[in-house]
Amino acid sequence: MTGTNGGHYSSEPDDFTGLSHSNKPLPKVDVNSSSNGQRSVKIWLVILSGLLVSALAMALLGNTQKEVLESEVNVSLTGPASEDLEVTQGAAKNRVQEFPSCLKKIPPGVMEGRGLRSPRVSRGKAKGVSEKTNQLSYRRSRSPEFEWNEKQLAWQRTAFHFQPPQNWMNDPNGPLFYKGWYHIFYQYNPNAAVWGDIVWGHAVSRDLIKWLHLPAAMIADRWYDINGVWTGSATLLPDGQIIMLYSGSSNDSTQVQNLAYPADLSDPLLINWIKYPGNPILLPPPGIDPKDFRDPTTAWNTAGGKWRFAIGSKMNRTGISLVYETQDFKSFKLLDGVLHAVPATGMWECVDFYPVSMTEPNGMDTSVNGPHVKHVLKASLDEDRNDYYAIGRYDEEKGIWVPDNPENDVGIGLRYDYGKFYASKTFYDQEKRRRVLWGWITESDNEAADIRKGWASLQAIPRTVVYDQKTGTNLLQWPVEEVESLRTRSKNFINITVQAGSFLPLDVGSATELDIIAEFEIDLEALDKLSDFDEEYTCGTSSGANQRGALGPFGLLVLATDDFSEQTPVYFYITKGSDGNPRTFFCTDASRSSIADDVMDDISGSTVPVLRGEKFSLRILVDHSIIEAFAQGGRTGHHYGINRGMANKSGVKVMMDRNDLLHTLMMTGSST
Ligand code: DQQ
Repeated sequence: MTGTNGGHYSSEPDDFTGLSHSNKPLPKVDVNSSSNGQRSVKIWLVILSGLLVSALAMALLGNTQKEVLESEVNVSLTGPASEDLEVTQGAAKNRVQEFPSCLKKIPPGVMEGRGLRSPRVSRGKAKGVSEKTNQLSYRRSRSPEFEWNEKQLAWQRTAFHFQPPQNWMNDPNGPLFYKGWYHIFYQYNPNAAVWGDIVWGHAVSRDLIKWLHLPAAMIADRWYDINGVWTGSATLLPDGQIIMLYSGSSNDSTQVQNLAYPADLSDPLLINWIKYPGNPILLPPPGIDPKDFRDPTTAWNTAGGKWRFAIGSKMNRTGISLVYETQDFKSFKLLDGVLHAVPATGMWECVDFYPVSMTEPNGMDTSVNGPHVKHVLKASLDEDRNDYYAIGRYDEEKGIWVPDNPENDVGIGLRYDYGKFYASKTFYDQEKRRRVLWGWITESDNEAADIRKGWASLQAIPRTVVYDQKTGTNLLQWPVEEVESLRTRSKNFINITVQAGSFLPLDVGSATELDIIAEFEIDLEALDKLSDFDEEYTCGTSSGANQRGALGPFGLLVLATDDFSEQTPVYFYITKGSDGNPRTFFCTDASRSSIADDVMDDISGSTVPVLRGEKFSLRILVDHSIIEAFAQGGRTGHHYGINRGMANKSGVKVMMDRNDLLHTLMMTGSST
């Protein structure tokens, strides 16, 4: 039969009603050459904002502060300038609604511990789960904590990213679409802004942007999850039932797998959940450490009619994904071998496994397989706390997944994101036929600041995920289209030329919610004549936006203060390998993101495929203190940089290297 998600299901599972109560189902713009005849880089830039729109300046990177400021007076503007800039206004506040307090099961957490210093003890590891405390507590244990004022802390909270009203949040859990509503569950501490006391928070949305917060879906009230209702995934069965598989940390901190289902399937909000009386359904198998067995995936249906799901683990330091099979979600069999294993990658948390179409633009139900399908395997590496994915083929008969390119295997190759993005999970949105990726954005400031502001972390803007049919080597991630509904005014930049060594303030107000789209075009000749050979360059090992090359850095400065004391460059940097081929990097430099010295200041990024004839394109979402950036249509990059610091900084500046090849910058655009 055909499943509700459009996937194939060769048989219907047995009646699930036996699991509990019989009446309770289970479960552009023409840009001419530069005025001075030199080679140019062209750019069109559209900035869209839900609040006031702001674009400030052009800037050279890597100059000293004095040089930058001096260069400001040398800026030249050509072509239609500010009179062509169009600003439309609107507001985008209060997108998050709170559920009426009378319906809350859990009293709101208190902002405990105001004035406390960050703990110097590990938070999480001791409980058998990934380190949850900001590493800054350990890396800079002697540096004084920055004295934030209330205004600064208030400014940091986001407007259009998903956050609970208060307290701690980590992994996204069991995302699904049901009866017109998107559901997000999440790891939540109802009592404080630090990890611990984990329950399942729950919220619903019609559009993945505006959320209604609901009571916790599951609390830690059974011996098998008393130490935490940990991460899990939803499976929609063809007959309409919903199965939620999740990990529990038991009374002796053994990691076990459990099952839950909605108490009332006629309730589109799925407010009440029933834990299966037969829980736990799985204990750690022999040979697996009781603290290394967690985070079941969405189940997929095989050609043989059985359901399978994967669970992350490790053996020694080899990360593995175990697979269980079931006909009825009552009895389960551990399959021989593993879905996949990669040595020296450590514990695999939050494994995700899903098909992508090689030919179609849409997403696929988790159960789909076939000749035109590839499978993505993702693991969240406990050892470095990054999400690594790889593309390959799933051999259902053998029960194994094989990467297309062993050099880009899980944990050693591609990451979804080169900023802070962890414990991610996809779901198939049967309504819009797309696969949507959720990911947890961790904090980069000190835990003491989290405690003071009363909340910690957020979810990245949900992203659609498809196979990149042009390259065949990577996924394309792009903010869900609903984000565009937040664009209540726009600003376009047309034929603005900035001389090398200068920057141009384009002051159109102030804004801390931005959706920026920019394209850069490099003279092909310049690219061909690039003579610098640099095999060693990486974003992370470079000196960031200060490091000059023949072609780069160029990009945008965002969240910049007027005096440049705070700025976050998001930029391209092109090198040439000894084989003569250019390599493009997409980097974020957070080293000057904040005046506070107790925040993370990484320079991060990756290479990004730029095919012959393609422009260099980027999109940046700015939401108060955070940035999400996507390069080449979401091919890679997609960095996140949390940007703590001054309140009300809102500058966007186009940045260029001083090299003659990039002497002139053209900005152009069109109304949206
Ligand atoms: N978070 C959960 C675990 C998972 C970890 C506990 C990943 O289930 O392995 O909060 O961040």
